[in-house]
Amino acid sequence: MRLILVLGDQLSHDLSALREAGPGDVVVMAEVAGEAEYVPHHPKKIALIFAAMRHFADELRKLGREVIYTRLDDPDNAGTIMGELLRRADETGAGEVIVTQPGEWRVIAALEEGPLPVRILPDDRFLCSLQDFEAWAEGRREFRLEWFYREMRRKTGLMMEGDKPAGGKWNFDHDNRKRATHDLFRPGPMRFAPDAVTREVMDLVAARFGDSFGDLHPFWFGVTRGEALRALNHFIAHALPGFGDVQDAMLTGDRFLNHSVLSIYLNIGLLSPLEVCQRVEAAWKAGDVPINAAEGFIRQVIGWREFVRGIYFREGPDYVARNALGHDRALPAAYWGGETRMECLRAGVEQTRDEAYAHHIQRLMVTGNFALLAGADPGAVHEWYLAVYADAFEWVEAPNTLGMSQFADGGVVGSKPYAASGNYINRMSDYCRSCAYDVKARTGPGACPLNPLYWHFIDRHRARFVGNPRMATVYRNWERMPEARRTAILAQGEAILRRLETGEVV
Ligand code: FAD
Ligand code: DLZ
Ligand code: SF4
Repeated sequence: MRLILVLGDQLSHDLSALREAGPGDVVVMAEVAGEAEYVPHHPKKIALIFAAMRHFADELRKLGREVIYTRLDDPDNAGTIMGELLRRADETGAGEVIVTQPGEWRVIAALEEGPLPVRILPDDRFLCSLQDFEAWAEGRREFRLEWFYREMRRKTGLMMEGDKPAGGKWNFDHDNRKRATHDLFRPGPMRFAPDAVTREVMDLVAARFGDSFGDLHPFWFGVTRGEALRALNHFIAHALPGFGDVQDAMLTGDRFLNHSVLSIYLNIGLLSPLEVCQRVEAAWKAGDVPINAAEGFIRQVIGWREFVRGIYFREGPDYVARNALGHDRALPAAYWGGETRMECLRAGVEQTRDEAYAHHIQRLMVTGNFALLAGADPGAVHEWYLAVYADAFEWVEAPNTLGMSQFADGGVVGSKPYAASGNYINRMSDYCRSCAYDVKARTGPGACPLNPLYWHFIDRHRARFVGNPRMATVYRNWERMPEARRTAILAQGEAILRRLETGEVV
């Protein structure tokens, strides 16, 4: 007999490891401190994973599977996945472990290097196999999402008319850059009341991880496939129609806008990417949602989501240690809840603490941008993102953080860094209206810190970026400024970096 290991983000009934299981094989699931604590996970994230794991184990048992489930507070809990496998192999006499490929090199290494024979099966919940990604990447000088995405549209047939994209264009992003306005009828994601199983997990998490950054209450995530499907229906009916228009916007007090908040369900296996996209396509075909919304959403899922996974596995285990820009400063204390006068950062971190969620533009253009401009060590930035977001698993988090946001991979994920001054935030949000800083000022005590830090970043990385055609205008603008002005801006940037270093409030 064999042990079928199901990890906390593998809660799919059609998982390759479960398909492989035969009579007599035993499913092993384990809540372990090693996984919960290797970064200081947000309590909501741990509660989501443990509650969903417990519900999934119950479903498997109802389907007739034998499941050995270890709770975190089991006095004999070995504390690590490998420790639990060894214990269960000892108890059952199992000679082999079957597992679907984990989404993190660290976990793969632990399984491969352990004393038990482990067979790793491909994770075919993704639409692009790692072999197909290799074949696509082979021989390309650079990887660009747009080309990969077109292949994925052809491959899945989603929003295709023969071999042409529906609506005559592959990409309707041009229509997706509107500012958001307050809308009392914007419903936000579907919320679920915790049942007895989830409440028990919450008590455990409060007792063990209550001191970590992040609020456990209120806990409203769905924790079963049934709930995830209801969340999907709710998104399609209420938020999808406006998804495209305000995809890049940020708005004070509106934490979700028209975003789906489905990544938490997709990433732990409660929803499959294809079913989600097929439902979105069907809503568009039925005339319920505009083409820019449906295309924009599908691009994120079959494009970006699959693209970053391909890159994570192609680039290898050292990806998370990359630091192409040589940034080595500490992550500012504001990220862990310390005081800040920057309204955009305060709002982004506060909502992250409350919800274990921030939408893409907040992650990229607020917390990501400030960390980049402040020269923070990308390893520390990576740890923060992995810890604080409920949807964060390394295969998706690392390429987004180290690649897209921090340019630590030197341009594998994106061709230029997402660096921006306050002007961008002001254009896409209303944060600056209530900020202590003046977004228009570049120097002086009231100047938005992003302004001098932006030019400081541009200046200090001149050698790397000046030849990048996508940054040519930026360098022309910088070099056109009178020298005295440039000197003043750089001095202000230096002063802010020093204040961050000494822990002063910025
Ligand atoms: P929506 O805006 O509703 O988008 C729909 C779906 O598209 C998402 O559920 C997600 O599955 C997919 N998607 C959208 N953008 C991306 C992307 N860039 N990469 C992969 N999938 C994408 N996403 C994660 O799932 N986990 C992470 O740990 C994560 N870390 C990130 C870190 C940084 C620095 C940045 C800039 C982005 C990160 N993202 C991550 C991508 C993106 O921000 C989230 O997928 C998105 O905010 C999830 O919220 P949503 O479900 O409401 O997304
Ligand atoms: C993130 C996480 C946490 C917090 N806890 C567990 C756990 O107790 N047991 C488990 O099987 N998995 C957990 N996970 C997910 C893993 O740490 C890891 O990130 C993924 O399995 C990689 O795909
Ligand atoms: Fe953020 Fe600058 Fe705007 Fe303040 S003024 S909210 S710091 S961009």
